[in-house]
Amino acid sequence: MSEKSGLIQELEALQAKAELELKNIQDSAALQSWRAEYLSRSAEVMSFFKRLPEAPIEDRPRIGQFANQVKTILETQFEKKESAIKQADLDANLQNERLDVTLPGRETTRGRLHIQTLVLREIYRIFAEMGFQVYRSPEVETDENNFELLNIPAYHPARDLWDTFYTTKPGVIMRTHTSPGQVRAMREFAPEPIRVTLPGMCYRYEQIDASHEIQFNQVELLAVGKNITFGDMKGTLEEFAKRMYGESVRTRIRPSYFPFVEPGGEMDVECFVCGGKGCSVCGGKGWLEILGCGMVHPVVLRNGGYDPEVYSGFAAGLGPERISMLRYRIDDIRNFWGNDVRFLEQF
Ligand code: FA5
Repeated sequence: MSEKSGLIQELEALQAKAELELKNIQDSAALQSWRAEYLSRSAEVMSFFKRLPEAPIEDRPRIGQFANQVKTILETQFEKKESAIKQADLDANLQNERLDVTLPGRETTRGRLHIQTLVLREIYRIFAEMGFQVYRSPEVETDENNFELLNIPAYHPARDLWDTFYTTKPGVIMRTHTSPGQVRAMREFAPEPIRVTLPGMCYRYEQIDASHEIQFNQVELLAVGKNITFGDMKGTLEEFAKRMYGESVRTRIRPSYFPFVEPGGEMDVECFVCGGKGCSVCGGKGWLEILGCGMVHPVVLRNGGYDPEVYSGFAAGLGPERISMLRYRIDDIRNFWGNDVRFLEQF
C-alpha cells in the first residue's frame, strides 16, 4: 500500500511542478523544451509506466490509470499554452508590422533596349527603305573568308591593320570586320542582283581608347548588279547620312585603300564638337570618319561567283558606335559596353 501511495505522490508532485513551470512559460522555444522534459518518450511521466512492476499487482491498474490521467492533463495544458503563445506572437507581429496602405508603392525599374540596338534598328530601317535587306553572317569566321577571299593573302601588309583573336582551331578566327559576309551573300545569291546589310560584332586586337574598342559593331552594305556605279554608292551613303543626322549634315568622301575595293574611300561627317574648325575630338581635322567604302574589287566579285566583266557593285563598312557618338555627342566609345546604367538609361 505504501508503494502505491508513494508512486502516486511522486506523480502528483511531478504534475504540480510541470504545471507551475508551464504557467511561467512565455515563448515557443521554452514551451518546446518543456514538452521534451515532460511529454517525450524519455520524459518523467513515461518512466512511471516502466516502474509499474515495482507496485503490488492489485495496485498497478490504479497507478497506471493515474499516470495516464496526468499525461492527458499535461498534454491538454500544453496544447492550450501552445495556441495562446501562437496567438500572442501573431498579435505582436500585427502590431509591429502594421501595413500602411497609404504609403506610396515601390517604383519598379523598367527595362529598355540598348542604345546600339536602337541605332542598329534605325540603320536597318533607313537602308530597308532603299531596298537593302538584313543578311546575318557568323562572328567566328575562317581566315579564308575574313582575308584570303577579300584579296588579302597571308603575306599582305594590310593584315596588320586587322589583327584579331585566334581560336585554338587553325584557320578559324574572330572576324575583324563584317566584310567576309560579302562573299557569303554573293555565293548564296549569284548571279542574282544583291542589296544587303550585314550587321554584327567584330573583334580586333587593338589599343583601346576613346574611339577604339576591341569589340564593336559594324554594318556592311553590299550592292551587286549590272551597271552599278560609284555615283550609286555616293548617293546611297549621302542619303543615309541625311536620314541619320538631318538634311543639313555635311559629309565628304576621301580616297582610301582597302584591298577588297577599287577605288576605295572613307566617308567623314563634319565634327559635332567644333563644327568643322578642328578640335581635340576630331584631331584638328574638323571631320570624323564613320565608314570605309568602295567599288567591289574584281577579284572579290569573281570569288563570290560574279563575272566582273558583266557585274559591278559597291560595298561599305559602317561603325554604328561611331555613328551614335556623332548623333548623341558621346565623347567616349567605352561607354557603350561598360554596362553603366547611368549612361544606358539616357536613351
Ligand atoms: C573596315 O573594317 C572595312 N571592312 C570597311 C569596308 C567595307 C571598306 C567595305 C570598304 C568596303 P575599317 O577598319 O576602317 O574598315 O573599319 C570600318 C569602320 O568600323 C570604321 O570607320 C569605324 O567606324 C569602325 N571601327 C573600326 N575599328 C574600330 C574600333 N576598334 N572600335 C570601334 N569602331 C571601329
